[in-house]
Amino acid sequence: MKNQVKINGDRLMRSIFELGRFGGLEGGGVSRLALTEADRQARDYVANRMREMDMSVWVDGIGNIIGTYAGNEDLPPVMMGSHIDTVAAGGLYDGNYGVLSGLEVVAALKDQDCRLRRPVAVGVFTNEEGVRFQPDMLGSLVFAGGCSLEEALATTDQEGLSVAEALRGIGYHGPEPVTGFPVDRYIELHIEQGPILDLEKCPIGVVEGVQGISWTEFTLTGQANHAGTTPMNMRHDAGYVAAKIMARAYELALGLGSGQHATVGRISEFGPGMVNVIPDKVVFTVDLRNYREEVLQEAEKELFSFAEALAAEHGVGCERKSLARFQPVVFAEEITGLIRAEAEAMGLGYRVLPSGAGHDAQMLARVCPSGMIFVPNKDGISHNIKEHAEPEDLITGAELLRRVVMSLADRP
Ligand code: HGY
Ligand code: MN
Ligand code: MN
Repeated sequence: MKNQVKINGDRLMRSIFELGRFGGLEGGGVSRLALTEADRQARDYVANRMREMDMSVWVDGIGNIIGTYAGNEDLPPVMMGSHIDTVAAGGLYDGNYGVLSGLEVVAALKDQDCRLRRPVAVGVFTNEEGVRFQPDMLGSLVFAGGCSLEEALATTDQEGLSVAEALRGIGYHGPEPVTGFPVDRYIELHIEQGPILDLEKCPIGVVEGVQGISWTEFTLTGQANHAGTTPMNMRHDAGYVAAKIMARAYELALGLGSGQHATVGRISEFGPGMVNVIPDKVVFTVDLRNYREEVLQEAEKELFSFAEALAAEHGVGCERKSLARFQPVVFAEEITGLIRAEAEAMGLGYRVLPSGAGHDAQMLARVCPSGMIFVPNKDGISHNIKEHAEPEDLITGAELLRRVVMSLADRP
């Protein structure tokens, strides 16, 4: 009976800890980079749970997994979903929570042998984190037609292994086409990964959109030389120029004010790396984000021209490679309005907020009306093994997801 359908909180929490075993770290947290053995094990776990609930399982050419629970009519499904790859030292909840809550909604429907008008699907998108392969949200970007399958498959990691080879290596180079899967609506449930809901003790975030993302890899090439004999005005010091650019990115964010973010997250080369040799090659990344596209462009322009001028002044080569560039996205009012209405019907406090993190929902928004629900996580800490969320908040979020999805799937 429809009105008997309810989330089973114990089952949801159990599944979170079960999935967390794959790539689980000694001191807690998860390391499950995309297309690794741990990712394969997690994929198998999720696909098996889908089959146990007699969902059809679809695996496409970029490894996206879509489980579908049939409806009474053969219509495009209402889809929930997220990702199960994590950063190298991540938490139990980022991405995993959205996928497992989607499966819990299906399990709750099955408990009551309930079928809705439309099918209900759960999407598991490849390489959302973008740590091993760039850009992030790669699987959902291909699914939404934003990048060709060929280009995505040819992307390589730092060891030169391609997405195609890694996918084949874990057996998830699926046979299904990567575009054209019809989705009626998309709802992603996720921890906020920021401090606002936790600080305000607010149980629900209604996400209005996602900020723009700009990832750039800088390669600076100078001249190795003796640390003691080379006069300061005769150096081509790639290390000095790199350090100034890194500091400039941070200062730029402070200067541009609220909403501008800048992060130097990875220095993948600092050569030749000897105490008494002037550095001749430095490779590092800069992550710039802003909710306002024009300010994000201003930040890029400012940083890139600063880097070029300083490098030229020091006779250092400066190359840039864009690793990811996505404009800000605003979610459909139809979806955010429904989430608000269902939260009110549950008597839940909520606040509307944008997402600082990137999500698959920003790609699904290219193909259908999409939206997101946030729940608080402790101190907003994420991309960190200390990531934590309270079961009560997680279960409340899943119950809200269930209500929103059932309402969409049964609408005339
Ligand atoms: O980078 C992001 O915001 C996401 O975690 N991929
Ligand atoms: Mn995520
Ligand atoms: Mn993440």
